[in-house]
Amino acid sequence: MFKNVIVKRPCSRITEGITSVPELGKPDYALALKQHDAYIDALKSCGVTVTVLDADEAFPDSCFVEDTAVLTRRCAIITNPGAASRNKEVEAMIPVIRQFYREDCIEYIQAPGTLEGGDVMMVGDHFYVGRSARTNAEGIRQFISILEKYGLSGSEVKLEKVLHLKTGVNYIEHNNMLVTGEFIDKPEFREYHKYIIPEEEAYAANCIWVNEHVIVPANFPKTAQIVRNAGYDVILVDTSEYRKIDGGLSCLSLRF
Ligand code: CIR
Repeated sequence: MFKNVIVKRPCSRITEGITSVPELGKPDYALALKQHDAYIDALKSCGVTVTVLDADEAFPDSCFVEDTAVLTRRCAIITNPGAASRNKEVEAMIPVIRQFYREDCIEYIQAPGTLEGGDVMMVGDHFYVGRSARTNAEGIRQFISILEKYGLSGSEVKLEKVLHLKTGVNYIEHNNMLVTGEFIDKPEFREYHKYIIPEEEAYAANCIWVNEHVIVPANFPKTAQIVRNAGYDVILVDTSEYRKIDGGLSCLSLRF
């Protein structure tokens, strides 16, 4: 069960966020704010306390707080984002994390190691880490050694096409995973029950489990039905403006 969620309001410079899909156009800021309101409401309806941080105009991608930290039940790990324009986002997060974790349980990924939280998928006490353009071998080495210090474990997953690990695979508890594309056949995930998200809805593989509810992006009807059929209460939230800069539901929050 999650008790807490941290989100950060999008800033007006969200239009300058990093994107691999410029053909989708620039995010509409007013609509992005409305969608963020709905995201917060959805989270609250799952019974968590939501801490809402103010927008930070210095960083166009700063609403994607997931990339700045990995919050486990035993420790908090502050990342070292591999995207240069995002690297200093962590500085504003540290004092926030200190409100929830004791100083001696806060750890840091350090250069030359890089790691972004979007590459980390928690399955109980095990953490899968994607080796991506943003998360390097040294970052993964540091991350796994921190986890082991706290009696947790981690393992590397090599990514081929996606931005982050959770772009294409998401754990929704009860041994269930939503998978798409390169993750359908990955041997690392052999032991899980996999729900395959069709190619045309690949974006919607990034859903989040929050206390027996699963938040699914709106307008991906096949995915919503798959998740409903799997027995979960589905909550739809439109993330169209975040999608334009490669952001999904998980990126927008830290859940712990
Ligand atoms: C970026 O490229 O960093 C942002 N435009 C999107 C970040 C998405 N975050 C995530 O998947 N955890």
